[in-house]
Amino acid sequence: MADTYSMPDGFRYLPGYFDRAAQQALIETVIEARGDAPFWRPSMPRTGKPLSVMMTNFGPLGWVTDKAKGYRYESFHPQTGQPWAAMPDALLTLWREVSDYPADPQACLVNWYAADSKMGMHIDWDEEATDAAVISVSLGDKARFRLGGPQRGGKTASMVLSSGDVVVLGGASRRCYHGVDRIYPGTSTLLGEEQFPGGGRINLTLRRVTIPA
Ligand code: MD3
Ligand code: FE
Repeated sequence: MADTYSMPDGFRYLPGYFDRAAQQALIETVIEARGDAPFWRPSMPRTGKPLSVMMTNFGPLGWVTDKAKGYRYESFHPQTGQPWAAMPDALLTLWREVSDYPADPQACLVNWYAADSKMGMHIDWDEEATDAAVISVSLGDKARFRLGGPQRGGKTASMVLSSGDVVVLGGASRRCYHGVDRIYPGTSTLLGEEQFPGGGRINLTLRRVTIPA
């Protein structure tokens, strides 16, 4: 068929990579990280429009955005001025197992989606190490993830990601448009109401930012 979407080279889907106990342990590390690095709501460059997801980061660098300075990596939380929490060992191990990259990740962006959060189609451009894959871990409610090509407005395919799934965006897929159409609220019990009011979904994305020496 001439105009069906083909999965870009370097895309890998590893369903159920983390079992329930490992998912719970990852959520515990997110809860602990919130002391010095609480979730905050970032805003878009120039317009200052708030994103629909809340964010924090693990690791020496964290992805941030605000009206004045736009998209970038920073060493400190924008509100507390404290360093981000350390990269959890389980995520370092994941990276070493699946990234096929000679250096460790420097940032793990933590996105918290509420029942009505979405993420528009975009390409991640803020890393210098474009030869390193981005590795995504889904936790909590299911989400419909959409992957396109290198140009906006091209053909896309969607897939439902469930808690514990890992996606590896390497090779050509690293420079493809992608986004999250919707969350399926109430499809997981992983995020407890006490720590995550309204539940939702947490997505962890591991990134190498600078080119290793
Ligand atoms: C494809 N996050 O944080 S993860 C992001 O589910 C982001 O929170 C989505 O896009 C989420 O930037 C999607 C999967 C993902 C992450 C990075 C990619 C897919 C990607 C980079 C290039 C291509
Ligand atoms: Fe992205």
